Amino acid sequence: MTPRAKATPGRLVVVSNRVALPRQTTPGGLASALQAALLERGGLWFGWSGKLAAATGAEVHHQRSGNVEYATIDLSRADQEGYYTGFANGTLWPMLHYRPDLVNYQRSHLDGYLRVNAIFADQLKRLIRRDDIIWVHDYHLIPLASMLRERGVRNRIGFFLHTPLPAAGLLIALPNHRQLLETLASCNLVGVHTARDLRALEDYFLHESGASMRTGGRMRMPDGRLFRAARFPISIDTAAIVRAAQDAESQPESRRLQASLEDRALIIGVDRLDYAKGLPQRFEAYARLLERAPELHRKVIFMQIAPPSRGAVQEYRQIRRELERTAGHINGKYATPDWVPIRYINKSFPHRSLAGYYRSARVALVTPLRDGMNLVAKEYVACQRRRDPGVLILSRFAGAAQELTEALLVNPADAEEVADALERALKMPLRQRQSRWAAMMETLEANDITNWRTSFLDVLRHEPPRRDAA
Ligand code: GDG
Repeated sequence: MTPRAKATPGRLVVVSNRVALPRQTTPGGLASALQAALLERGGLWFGWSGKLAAATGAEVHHQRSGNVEYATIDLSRADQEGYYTGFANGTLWPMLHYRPDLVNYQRSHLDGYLRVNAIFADQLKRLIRRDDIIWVHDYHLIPLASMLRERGVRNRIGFFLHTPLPAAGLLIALPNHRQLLETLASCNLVGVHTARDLRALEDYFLHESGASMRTGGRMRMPDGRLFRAARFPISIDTAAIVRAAQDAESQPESRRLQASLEDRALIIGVDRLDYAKGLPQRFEAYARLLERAPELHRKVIFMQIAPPSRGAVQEYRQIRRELERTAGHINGKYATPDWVPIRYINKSFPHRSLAGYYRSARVALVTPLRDGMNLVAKEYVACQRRRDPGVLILSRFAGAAQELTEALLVNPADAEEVADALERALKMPLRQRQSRWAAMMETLEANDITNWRTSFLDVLRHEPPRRDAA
């Protein structure tokens, strides 16, 4: 290892596409983790307000709560279309989730993406102090660090990618991939969820970009930029979720759900409505189960919660229609006057209700085709009763599968395999459920969300600052 640089005492600056403003609707686990990090030493959270205006970034809106400042900018309609809907969600998201067939690439969208990143850099530069450390999040903001460097910012910059990173062989299909991905070398630290993502990143830089691996684990670009890449598997606020699930038992929502089940086993799925989450394949696997196990009819209920997301992207509207059709078809075929096999719900619920629903479910079906991590899998495990835990069926292609190895791991595209796992889960003896659950719970207690953010920031704080502005 090279000697660690002296840690910086400065503020934390978080940059993400969207900002969780104070007093906004219940923030998710990630938002609370970032809030906690900001509160620790004081800080700034910068991003898009979610609103539209005549011009992008014409004005910066400021809010303060205690020692944390929030600064947001609006986007023009054209920039929302190019940067957010077009390039981030229409090009990068499918590519990063191994779906080149769904990539919709337009040069004008890339231009919008680069323009918005440049405006972020312009506005952010004015707000940064010398000792601040900067933590940039996700695929919307890949070139931001290099744009800050171009503007003379020498602060420590970390970047965390919340999606998977596919192998170099696939990444090179992205138009202008080098122009985009090599900007990451302007960070001091690039974080990904899993060993597989890290291998892909290193492989790309070592074999496509001509970087070399230095002793101490940093990569050196041909132009001299040095950066570290490492794995930081994100997690949940395990203790808080355990408490929420215990409290939820007495809540009316949970009681109503339980009463409606009438002793039938509940299989639960909770996912943003997104093609990466493997929902049509999941419905198909459940249909396969009903087809081959008539003895389970009227004994199981599959409840899929799928709040709509990114409705402006055509593929998202398409998948919504497809799922409505499939759910209707399965219910039409198998329902009886007193039993409907699928409860398909297109809306979101408060976290506290979800905790109660997870706890009521004998099985969780978490079968994304690809997922950076998948926090639902972890939340489900944390919500179980120690004495009578449910079973997690988890896609091998979710980052979480690399940690939660005691789940029933499946290939989500293989309906037979998923149906087998469902049968096995529904019949699993208590002892086996308990031992699998205990092992997974140990993992979640050892690595929770606090651990994730502190380990990333600790490594970043000890990286040497840039001497030049490259
Ligand atoms: C991205 C990456 C990575 C879901 N429905 C409701 C609701 N949720 C909450 C869940 C969970 C979160 O949203 C979803 O997180 P996931 O990790 O499952 O998936 P993405 O949204 O795709 O997140 C993913 C993550 O970033 C973090 O790095 O793990 O791979 O794709 O916390 O509980 N929350 C509320 N109502 C709902 O109906 N309140």
